This record gives sequence, structure tokens and C-alpha cells, in this order.
Amino acid sequence: MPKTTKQAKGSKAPASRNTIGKGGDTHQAGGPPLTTNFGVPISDNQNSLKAGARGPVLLEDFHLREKIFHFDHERIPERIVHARGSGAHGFFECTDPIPDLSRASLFAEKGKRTPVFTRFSTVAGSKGSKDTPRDVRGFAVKFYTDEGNWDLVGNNMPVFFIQDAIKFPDLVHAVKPEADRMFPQAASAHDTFWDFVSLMPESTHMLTWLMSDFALPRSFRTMQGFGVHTFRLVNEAGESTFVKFHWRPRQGTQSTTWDEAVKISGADPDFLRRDLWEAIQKGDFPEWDFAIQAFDLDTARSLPFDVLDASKLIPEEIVPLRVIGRMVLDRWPDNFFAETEQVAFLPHNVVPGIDFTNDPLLQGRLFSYLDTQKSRLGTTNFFQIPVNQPKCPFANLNRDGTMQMAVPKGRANYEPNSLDQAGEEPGPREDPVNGFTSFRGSGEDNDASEKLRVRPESFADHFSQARMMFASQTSIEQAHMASAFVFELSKVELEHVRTRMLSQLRNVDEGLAKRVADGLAMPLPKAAAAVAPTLDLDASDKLSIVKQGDPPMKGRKVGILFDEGSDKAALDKLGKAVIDAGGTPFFVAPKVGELKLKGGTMKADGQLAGSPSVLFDAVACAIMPDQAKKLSTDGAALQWFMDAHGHAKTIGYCPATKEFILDKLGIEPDSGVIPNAEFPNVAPARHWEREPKVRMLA
Ligand code: HDE
Repeated sequence: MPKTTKQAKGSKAPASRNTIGKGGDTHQAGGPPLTTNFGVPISDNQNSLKAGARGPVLLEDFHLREKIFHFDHERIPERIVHARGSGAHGFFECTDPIPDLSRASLFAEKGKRTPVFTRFSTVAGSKGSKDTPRDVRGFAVKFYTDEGNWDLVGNNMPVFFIQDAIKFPDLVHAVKPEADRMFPQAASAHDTFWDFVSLMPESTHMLTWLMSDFALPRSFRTMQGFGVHTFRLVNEAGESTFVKFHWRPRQGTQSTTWDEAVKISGADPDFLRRDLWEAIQKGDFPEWDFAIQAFDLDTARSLPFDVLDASKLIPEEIVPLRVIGRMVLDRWPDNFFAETEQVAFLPHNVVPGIDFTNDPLLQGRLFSYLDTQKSRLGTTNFFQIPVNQPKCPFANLNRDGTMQMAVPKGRANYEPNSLDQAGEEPGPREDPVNGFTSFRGSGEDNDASEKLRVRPESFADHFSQARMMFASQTSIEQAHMASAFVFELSKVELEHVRTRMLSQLRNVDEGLAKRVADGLAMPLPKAAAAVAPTLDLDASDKLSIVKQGDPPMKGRKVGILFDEGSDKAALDKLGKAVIDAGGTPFFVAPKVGELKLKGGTMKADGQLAGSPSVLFDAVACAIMPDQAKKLSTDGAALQWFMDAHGHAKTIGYCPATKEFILDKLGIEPDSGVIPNAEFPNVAPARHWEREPKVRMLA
């Protein structure tokens, strides 16, 4: 039992505290203890915390704040179309297996059952609109197969208004309440809808359905369902058959009259929803036959219309229906929001054995539904919501994102990896045999251009240009590259990874591989197998930074060191020379305040300890002997010059700096360690010939 937080005996709480909000009955039977979202038991859910019985409500009341906060955010955006709908759980049962046509596991055995969640909907109306407008009805089924979810997101009419997904936003804008007045709700009988469709002759067939009694279903239970598009079934041998999917209600197909529909919308706006609820509650579970129209390419070619055109149906007289299963809806969801509202149907959810065609309406849908769930459900992790999760095992390397619920272990969030060689969990792997493969197509008919997941052979050479890149570098750049490999690989703790990388480097340059192996103190392994022969391409000077020559001074920053007593004229001259060459001088001194100089005063741009020479492209100085002597005992000053020297930068020096600092550091004049007078000409260059003297490179 959790502790209660009843007011302690003898406290000053008003006696009526818990009775006012509960109509005098303080006893509430049953149920687990009420807690906050974070599990803290709640003592009073009727009254907010106040400073005195009639005093202000206190901000401290975390229960009040959490409750109102959560309530404020209860709504999510409704579906842009099909906003009003009702769903139920059930199962699909295969009654006539079709392994000859499809390798889909749900069609493999007679009697095999697959759980489903089915949502019926109107299209145009908002979530709170009525159930019985003249409208198309959605008929969306999510099959939780043992090879992943298959979503057959259909309608109760076999054709559609438009032939190409690019017209869908226009169609929906036109049928929804008009933009300036926001009416009529859930109705197609208005200007903009008829304006649009009268300009789109391809919608005429669908209009005959919309004006028919099919648009006024008596019940969701008496509705037919259609996959609309031509899909494909693909068998184990990779052979494809075109298919149209049909649902036929065992309750019979039935409609209302228009007059009935109008009156029902007043008498019971929830007519269809209530009807489904009542049938399921009383155990009168609705059932549908699942049928296919399967046909081959020759049949498709023989038809007087294109099977990729979703504004056409295939008459059953030409391709008869074959019933292969049944669906029973036998369980109302436990919670409408969690399941019916949050269910996310994705026409792209197909399983091995079911595939798409080039129907341009279908292809557009393959993008739209995934995209819309992100704005509706707010996260790419919507697949983790229980109603959307597959019921078979699933694992991949998609990670993180808003509202991530999974807690993956280990570091295998990429593949390929060889972490298993180090005894680690390597993560999931692709399965070329059982995994979904898109129907390849023959390239012969207009529906089946060749679809492949391949890299062309012309992409197979992975090493020739790497070899060219290495060969194009100057020797110092090659040393940098070798040292960089050594540094990076010495951070790699997995020894087999280092070895593998060395074997790849042998395909680039034997010398490079050897230098890196030496730098790691590792033996040189065998070269990795190369898919294509590695060529010795001509080196290219353009691939080397050093070979581009010295950079210009423009845009460079030069650090100039000075101290009290420095010669102002010399400093001004240095600064001006840098500016004239296009650079920016940055004056550095041990103190930033106004310093007395010979010939004036000056403030520093930066303090020495906070302005190390790594911040500058080159350095110079103008210091008097006394200050130079003093600075020669200051680590920051010594480091300033040592780093500039080690980083192969130009150092412009004055006599005192040379005598008391550079000489002490063993920094000898070279092409870049030069008197200030020569400084501006050489400043932006790096003096790489110096580097091997100050650093061990691989
Ligand atoms: Fe939909 N449709 N649609 N649609 N559709 C949506 O997805 C879309 C089309 C259908 O109960 C949306 O999750 C485009 C045909 C049903 O949750 C959205 C095109 C057919 C449902 C979307 C079409 C449908 C939707 C809105 C033109 C019958 C409700 C919310 C290419 C075969 C599913 C959502 C449910 C829902 C886009 C045309 C059926 C925006 C772009 C044709 C049953 O993604």
C-alpha cells in the first residue's frame, strides 16, 4: 500500500476539505492509487493547494500544474483527410493459399491467421463531423504478419478521382470547407469541389461512384473495400502477377437513401461508429471475404485502358474474383485515442510477396503517408506506438529521435561492423535470401523498368584515386598523412580493425602502409583483396596544398607581441606593413591596459596568456632588452614562440627577442625565422622544411 498524504492530525486544514468536491462521499472504491506522471501518490484530486482556504492558488502545486499541463496538450492534429474514423481489431484467415502467386507468409497455408487492425473512415469531414455524409469511405487494414506489417489502405470504391498524386492537394483543398468561409463541413456539394472536378475529366468515373448509393453506406459492416491500385504478387521464383484487392462483406452490401442519410445525421451523427461498436459488443462480429483479381501482362495489355490508371476498374466479368481469405473484426479497441487515433497506415508497408506497380497515384502515396505521420504523431518514432508496432521481431539501426522508447545496448548502431570479433553484440544484419526484394521487372512493358539495388561495376575501383591522392602530395604532406593514420589508428582499441586498415592501405601505397605499420609497431598484413585492379594514375599538383604555393596575406591574422617600453614607432610600422599586405594585426602584451611605450602609449588587443600563437597565422614582436629578459622567464611567452616555431609559422623578430628568447629556445633563423624588416613578405607562408627538426613524423 502506498503511503497516503492525509493531513496530519491536529492540523489546521478545514474539516470539509475532502468532502466539498465529492458531494460528501469521501470514499472512492477500487482502482490502484492515483499518482502523478512520475509515480508520486496523490492525496487530493479535488482541491488545488491554496494559501489559506480563500487564498491564492500556489504555484507549488505540482499535481495541479501537471494535470492542467497534460490536459492542455491532449489534442494532436487530425488527419488531413479521413479524420473521422472508427477501428477494430480482428484477424485475417487464409482460406485458399496462393503460394503459386505470392510468397507472402499470410497467404501460405489454409487456416493461417494473421492479426489485423482495421479503420473505416469518411474522407472530407473533420474528426467531429457526422458519419453519414455523401462521401467516399476509407477501408484501411493493417495486417500484423509474421514477416512485418502489410497495410492495405483502401476505400469503399474501386477507383479514384485523380490519376496522379500531384493533383491530390488540389482535390482535397477543393472538397474541404471553402478557404474563406470554412463551410460546408463534410460535404462535396459546393462550388470549389465541383469547379475542380469539372475541370478534371479524369474524375468523371469516380463522380459516378460518389453520386451512387455506394457513397451512403448503411453500415461499415455492409461496405465493400478495394485496394484501388493495381499491385503485384510475387512468388518464390520471383515471378510477378498483377493484382487488385477486394473486400466483400458477408453481411451483404447495403446503402441508405439520401433522405435517410440526411435524417440519420441529425438523429445519430455517430450512426456508423455506434453500429460497429454495438455489433462487436454483442458478439455479432462482422466478416469480409478477401478476394483478388489476379492477371498477367497479356491480360493487362488486352484491356482497353491502362491498369496503372487508378481511375479505372477491371470488370469482374473480365477478371473474376478469387476469394482467398476472410477477415473478422472481433475486438473494439481498449482506448480510442491510443489505437484508432494513433494508428498510422502506410501504403509503403508491404511484405515479401507483395509489391507495387508504377501507378503514379500509388507512388505518390508511398511518400505521403510516412510524411504525414510525423506531423500528426510528432515523431519519427511513431512506429513504437503499440498499435503500429509489428507483432513479429524487428530490429534495425534507426536510432534516437523524439520520444525514443527503445534502449538499445552496445555501440553497434552502424553496419557493416566487425564488433563480434571483439566479443560485442554486432546488431542486426540484412538477409539477401528472405529479405524483401523489389520485383525487378523485365524492362519490356511500360510498367516494369528494371529496378535494382546495385552499384554499377564502373564504381568498383576504390583505390586508384586514393593512390593518386597520396602520390600527389609533397613529402611533408605525405608525412602528415602517414602520421595522421598512425594517430587515428593508435586510438583504435580493436586490433583486428587496425590490421584490416593496414591491409587496405597496402592497396594505396606500400610505403604509406609500411610507415603506418611502423608507427603502430605492428606487422604488415596481407593486402586486402581489391574488386577492380588498382591503376597508377598520374599525380596531380592540384591535390596538394603545398604545391599551390604560399597563400596571400589577405584575410590572415598576425600576432604582434609587445610590452611596456616597446618602441611605438616600430610597432606602428609592423602593424601598418601587415595591414598594407591585406592582413590584420593583433597586438598581444602581458597586460591589456594602457602601457607606456617609447614614444607613446598603447593598449593590447589581447593578453599574452589568453592569446597563444596558435590563434595567428604568423607572429612578430617589438620588445626592448629589459622586457625580453623578463619575458624569457615567462612560460606563456616562451610557449608563444615555441608553438609558432613548431607549427612552421613565420616568426618576425627584433634583436632583443632573438637574443633573450629565440636563442634560449634554440630557435635558429631559417626561411621563416626572420628579422621584422623582412617579415611582411613571408608572413603567411608555412616553413615545412623546419618541421622534421621539431617533430617526429611517421
Ligand atoms: Fe489517402 N491519405 N491519399 N487515399 N487515405 C491519407 O494519411 C493520400 C488515396 C486512404 O484510417 C493520409 O494517415 C495521397 C487513395 C485511407 O488512418 C494522407 C493520395 C486511397 C486513409 C493521404 C491519396 C486512399 C487515407 C491522411 C493521392 C484509396 C485513412 C492521414 C496519391 C486507395 C487511413 C494519413 C486511416 C489517409 C494521402 C489517395 C485511402 C495525407 C497523397 C487512392 C483509407 O497521407
